[in-house]
Amino acid sequence: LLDLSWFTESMAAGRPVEIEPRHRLRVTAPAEPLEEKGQVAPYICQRRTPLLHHNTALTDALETMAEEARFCGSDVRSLAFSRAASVLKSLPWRVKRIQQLHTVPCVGEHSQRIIQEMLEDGMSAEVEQVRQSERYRTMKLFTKIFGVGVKIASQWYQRGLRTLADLQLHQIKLNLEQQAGLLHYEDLNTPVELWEAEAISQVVRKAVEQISPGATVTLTGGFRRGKPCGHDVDLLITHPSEGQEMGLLCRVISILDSQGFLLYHSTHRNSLPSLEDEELWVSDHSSTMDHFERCLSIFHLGDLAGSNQGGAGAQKLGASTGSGASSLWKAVRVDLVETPYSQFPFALLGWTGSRNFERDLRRFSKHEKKMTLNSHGLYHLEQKIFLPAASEEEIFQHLGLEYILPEERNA
Ligand code: DCT
Ligand code: MG
Repeated sequence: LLDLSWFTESMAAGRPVEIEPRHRLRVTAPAEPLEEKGQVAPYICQRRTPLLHHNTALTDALETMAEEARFCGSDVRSLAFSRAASVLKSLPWRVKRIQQLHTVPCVGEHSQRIIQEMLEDGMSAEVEQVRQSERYRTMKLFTKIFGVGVKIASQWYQRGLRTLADLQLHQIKLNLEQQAGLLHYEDLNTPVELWEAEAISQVVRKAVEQISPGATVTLTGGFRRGKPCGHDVDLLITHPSEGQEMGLLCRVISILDSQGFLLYHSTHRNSLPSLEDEELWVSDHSSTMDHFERCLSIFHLGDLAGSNQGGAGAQKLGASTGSGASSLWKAVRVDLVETPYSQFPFALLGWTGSRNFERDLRRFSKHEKKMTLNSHGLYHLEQKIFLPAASEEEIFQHLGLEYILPEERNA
């Protein structure tokens, strides 16, 4: 190891520094091999997309545009911006000139214009205009209520509503989910930290083991991709003996409820007719929905001072004026899903995300492999056979794709 203190001291004092040739290091700029034609794969599931990347300012801008398009009901436009953001996240180098993107797929004209503005001026007037617009801000405010989608938020906006208080003022009728969402608005929009997700997983695990020893609880979603925080906690429950998982979720919910952990819950029964049902594999919606027994809940995460090892989180939560009203508890969105063991690898893959990664995985399966992939299985549409898998790796193998680690699926 070289002692470089003389160097930093000289630099700090503004003294010229003469470095002896034997101490000189060759510093090379990272190569930019992906600029070559055809080097960036067209499907997200063929690329590795880390959580931390080199183009955050650009992807934030493009994601704002994607969100705005979604708020306008223009899903195609939204997808185009979202795909452009995804591809920039996968580049192992920082974009400095727009010409570098000429051979990169998925960056359409409008996205290029935004990127160019950002590169030239450090900001995009169009993006700033969106961020400041009353419609965008109001839509963001309303869609952050659990149970409120773009359609409802849009209706409220059309009616002239602008604030959460306006909902009461206009005597807007809310369903139970939305009432709970509004009641716990602040907590539910405070990021869930990893230790909180793990604490909740542990509570659920304890309840599961009480009913069915051997059953497992797996934390999926963004946390499985290595995110340090997220908007909710996604948990998969299964049992290694096929069939043993049946009815488990229902009983877990009843235990958690009796222990006072659930501020709100709504269970959706298993709606899977049979894996042999062709409709599940050929219909256009087959891939986007799953039919597992599922519970959407709002969890009461209590005794935070005691359960938070670090202590910092408790302080932050203590200051929260949300549902906990400066107390030491917090409302957290939790999704619980029950899956048969044979479908578990597919459910795990489907629930790990990201949404963009999943969408392209399904698109790749259908268009490149003539297969339907969903959270229940993989089906060859021409050979009319199921392709079973005991792990995520096997699913990638069936699809002829290189295995992508969960941490590399942050598209
Ligand atoms: N999912 C999907 N398609 C959807 C919705 C969800 O493929 N339309 C999958 C991918 C992610 C997973 O379900 C969980 O969904 P979210 O919790 O919304 O996503 P997340 O990545 O976990 O985000 P966050 O970290 O904010 O919770
Ligand atoms: Mg999640």
